[in-house]
Amino acid sequence: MFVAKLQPIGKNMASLLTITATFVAPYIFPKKHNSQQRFQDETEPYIRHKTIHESVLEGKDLLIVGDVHGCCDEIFMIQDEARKRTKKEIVTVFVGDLINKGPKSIEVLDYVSHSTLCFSVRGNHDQKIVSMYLKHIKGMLSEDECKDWVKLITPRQADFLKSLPYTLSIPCLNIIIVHAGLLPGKTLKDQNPESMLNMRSIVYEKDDFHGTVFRPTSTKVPGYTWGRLWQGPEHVYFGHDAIKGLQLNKYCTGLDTGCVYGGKLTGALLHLPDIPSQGDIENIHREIISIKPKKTYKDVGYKATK
Ligand SMILES: [Mn+2]
Repeated sequence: MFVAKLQPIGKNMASLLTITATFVAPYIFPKKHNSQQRFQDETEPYIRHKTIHESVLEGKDLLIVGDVHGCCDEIFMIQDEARKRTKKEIVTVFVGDLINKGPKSIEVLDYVSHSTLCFSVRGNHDQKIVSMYLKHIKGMLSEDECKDWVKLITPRQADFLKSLPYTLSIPCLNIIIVHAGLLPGKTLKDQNPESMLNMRSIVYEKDDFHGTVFRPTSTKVPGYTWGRLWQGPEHVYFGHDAIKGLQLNKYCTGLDTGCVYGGKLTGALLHLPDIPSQGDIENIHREIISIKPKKTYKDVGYKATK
């Protein structure tokens, strides 16, 4: 009897809690916007996905450059190469992995962080180094555990690294720049940071609850090269895959041709209409340009062949 009498109250309580959770809680505990939220890990970017506004590109051409890895002289060499092909000022966008492995990482940070005509996304090495720097300044690493050049990073340069977003979008050109890759079928907001920094391929797996699902993987072993599965509509420029070298697909272009390994530094030079949104962006003239590095800075036994 007692239980039977309480049951409706219990049900009402449950409904009340549901209503409270659904309609009231969001006002008390507002959810932060996914793409803008501050993360628990202090290496995370404050803004995950940034946009380059059309006004930045007006009257200029665009050079998107592959993985630099501390090869600072080669940045200037490829910009010079681009300047031979256009009289306009050039906006340079890097696909990440600006630093580490090569000889002049500090110089790269200094240049890119000060230039108002340079932009970059975050690569896995940029992420790794900012993490090392933060541990170093907190005294969490022994002398040997922190690379010597990382000890020279200034607080401003560290802030620059921390500010690097996972993606840069250029809506007026329908372009997205990311370091490693994007999972087809997901919005930018739903992309996994780990994948954006590290993926190379996609493997298909069967699972009892979802059927066939695809999973990004960073390994160099079989799987589908992610870029072959990317169907747009945006054109994605990326790096990170020096072994595959230059990847030219309808909706994406891979630009890592292993500069630091003695391959090449490659860029895509886009000759833009003066006001990009008013021009014919479907038929933008694009040149793939590359320069040989001054030397092989890191010999890993392979070079990009393309
Ligand atoms: Mn990389």
